Amino acid sequence: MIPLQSREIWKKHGVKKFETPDEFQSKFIQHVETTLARSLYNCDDLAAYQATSQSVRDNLVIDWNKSQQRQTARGSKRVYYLSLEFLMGRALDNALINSQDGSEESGVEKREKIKGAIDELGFKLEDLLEQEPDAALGNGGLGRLAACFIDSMATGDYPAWGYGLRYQYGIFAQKIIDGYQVETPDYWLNFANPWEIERSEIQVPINFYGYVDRSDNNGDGSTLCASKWIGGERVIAVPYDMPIPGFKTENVNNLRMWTARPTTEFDFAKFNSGDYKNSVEQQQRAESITAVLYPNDNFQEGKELRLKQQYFWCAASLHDIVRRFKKAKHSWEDFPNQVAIQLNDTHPTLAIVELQRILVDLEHLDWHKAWDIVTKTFAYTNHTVMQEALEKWPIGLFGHLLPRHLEIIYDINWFFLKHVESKFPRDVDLLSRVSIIEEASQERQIRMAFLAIVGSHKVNGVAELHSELIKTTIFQDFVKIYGPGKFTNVTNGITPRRWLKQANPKLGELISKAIGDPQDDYLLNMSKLTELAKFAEDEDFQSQWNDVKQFNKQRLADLIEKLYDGEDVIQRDNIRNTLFDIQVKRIHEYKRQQMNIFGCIYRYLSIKKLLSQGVPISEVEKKYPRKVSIFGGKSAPGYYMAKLIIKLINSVSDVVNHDKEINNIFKVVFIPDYNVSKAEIIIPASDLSEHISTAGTEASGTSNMKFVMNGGLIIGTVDGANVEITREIGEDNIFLFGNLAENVEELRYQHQYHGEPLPQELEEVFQVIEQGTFDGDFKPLVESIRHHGDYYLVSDDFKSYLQTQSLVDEVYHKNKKEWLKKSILSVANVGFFSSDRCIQEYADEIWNVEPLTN
Ligand code: NBY
Repeated sequence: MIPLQSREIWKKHGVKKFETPDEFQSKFIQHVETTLARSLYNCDDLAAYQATSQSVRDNLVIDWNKSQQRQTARGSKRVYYLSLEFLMGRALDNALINSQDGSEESGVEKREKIKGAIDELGFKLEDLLEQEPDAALGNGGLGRLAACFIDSMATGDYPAWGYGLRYQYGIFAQKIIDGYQVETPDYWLNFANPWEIERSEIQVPINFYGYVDRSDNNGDGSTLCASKWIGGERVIAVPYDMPIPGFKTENVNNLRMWTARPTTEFDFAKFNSGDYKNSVEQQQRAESITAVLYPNDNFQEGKELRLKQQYFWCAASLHDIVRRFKKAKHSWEDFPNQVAIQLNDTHPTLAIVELQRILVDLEHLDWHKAWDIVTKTFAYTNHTVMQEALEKWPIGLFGHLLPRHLEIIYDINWFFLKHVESKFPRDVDLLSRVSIIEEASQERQIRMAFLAIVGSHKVNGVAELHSELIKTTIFQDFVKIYGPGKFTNVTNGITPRRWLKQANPKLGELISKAIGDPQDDYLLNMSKLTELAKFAEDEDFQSQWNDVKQFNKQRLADLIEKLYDGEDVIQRDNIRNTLFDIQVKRIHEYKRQQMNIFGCIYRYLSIKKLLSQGVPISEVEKKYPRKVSIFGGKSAPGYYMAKLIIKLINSVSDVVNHDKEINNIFKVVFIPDYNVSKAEIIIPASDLSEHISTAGTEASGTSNMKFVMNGGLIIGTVDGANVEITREIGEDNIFLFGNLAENVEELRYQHQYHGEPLPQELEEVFQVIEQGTFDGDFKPLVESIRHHGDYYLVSDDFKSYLQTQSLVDEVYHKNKKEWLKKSILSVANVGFFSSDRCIQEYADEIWNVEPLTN
């Protein structure tokens, strides 16, 4: 404790935020000359980016400290969002936009002022922003959702922390070599990261392996009593904090990311036996725990290191949460009134078991009292119904790594099954169906989703259709056991600060002018966007709206030219009447990029056919107006089919783009290394985007929302959040096609037993593929549809997909006014998909927490 008289000195020197451009410049130079030890003479863009970030971060840290003190002083309930992935992207521009505190008198935004100040210092803000590597600590939708959610939690003044892992390497960087995906390491930490604060004073020991010692249980052999777990391997968890600023609020929340370090206790037993090298190696192994993000989306690999990551992260986070709780000296019954923990998928399910262990083994609470606290604390979000993505761990592997946790899971299961048995006596089938331990397979496995349900008070899906599906399929029995009230829906959302204001500043400007909102309050209250509806048919407004789109298309064309080494892939002169058709997301069979590329092949063949019949190109163009099909996305490194789809797209691109005869009326582009910062360029440039998953497979999708928010129209199936997007923006403003989820089972059955013939259009496409028109061997791709049951129902939806694409062509090229009207109306009604709305729903319905205002 610092003595009272000294505190006066502290107060006298209290740190101040920079407010004016002048003060910013002074901070900037200070950081260049001291923090970076550089000078006027050797400050490049990278150093200027670092100095800018350090200066902005100083402001954030001051608010961060105040926010944390305020949250502690008020004793408010905190939310902890546990996610193994946070796909943050870049931080600087977001921090600048969010530093707008609403008190700007001049009407000139803070970001603009700093931009001017940077100009005066001899740099361009745009160039500095480009220096920042993406924080790509996630795979796709699930990780980006976590990033949008912490932005909205900070903005909504919720006392909330994110907990994750600080991977040394995020998702791999994708290179395309000869049309194939090649993975290279993501060196995002090569230069100092100004957005993180190392907290090396906090060191949490984490144990693995070992055995359970019950010798001091007074001969009571029950696993329910406090037991001592003697770990066999120990590592240290050290946190790095990332300040998360809210928009137009001084609230700054915390994202705490753990990193693994070796212990400083040296293994003297090994050392003394002369095994120095081995004992050093074992120490080095510690760091491997947080070395790399597993690059699978919607697929669980079942590797021991992954389970180690999960436990390391859950144990460190729980230790931190419990320590903070204990400091406030509440009684244990109060824990669920102080703490809400949200599980982003089943990846953090071990946190349930770890809290039960802490309460029973370390705090000596009675089992049932402890379990009551646990279940009131946790809630679980499900993101998939696909079997291959549902986590299961073989008990052998699990029990070896976490022997005490396995015992606790057995006991949780025992009490759960007893409860089921009492409710549904003698239903042995039910018991085996819902058991947390699956007995059917060769080796017994722990079903993590079932454990998460049993250990939580609420379970939610991420879009209406998906939340209904989990109740009638994978979790059906649990609805019977717990009643429908435990299951709920929170439809996903996205943060409009990044996905509108930051990614599309021109559209943001047009909107705020049109609806008379110079302070950008619509970014907090998206229902204000409905004001746009009255301009939907206003020709002057439509033309301004169109100009913004053209600007964004130009910006994307520049990026593509850069990525294609200066090749003018998208003809500059024709951008205005070229339809940009975009599908960017992880490559997965269920997302059906293969259907899109088959459609591209079909279009190409149709154009060629007309030309060969002697139809002049100007006539052909009337039927097949100018279009560029743009793809982007990563495949899991071990996912053979997805990699083949990438190769096919690149091979088709090669043929189509170099065919002089078609005179550039059609192009196919694959953008390598799709990530958050590329998405910010790509999404605002779309005329049309594709969300064409097999009905019932895409839990929600979130890029669909991003595209709509940027004035792009959608072609999509009746799946995930497309359903609610349609409801919000109106069915006239979306191009839906294809079979419905309710028919999928029947269609799959027919494929299996009757071998349906392929539609003629798909047959033609397969024939040219099989003739070797495109470089590569695509047999497995064709066979999976022709002979192996077409699990994703490409053949069933192909015709209606093509028909709907023709309709798109027609509206875009023959009725541009109609198109613009649809686009404006879509943005006017997209407000529901703000992640601020999601967070409010979670706070009210699941967490029972209130925003904390000044
Ligand atoms: O979560 C996605 C869903 O596919 C998408 O429909 C939804 O909008 C989004 C947000 O709710 N799921 C997803 O991205 N999942 C993963 O990335 C993922 C990663 C790893 C594992 C499983 C799923 N794993 O088991 O290792």
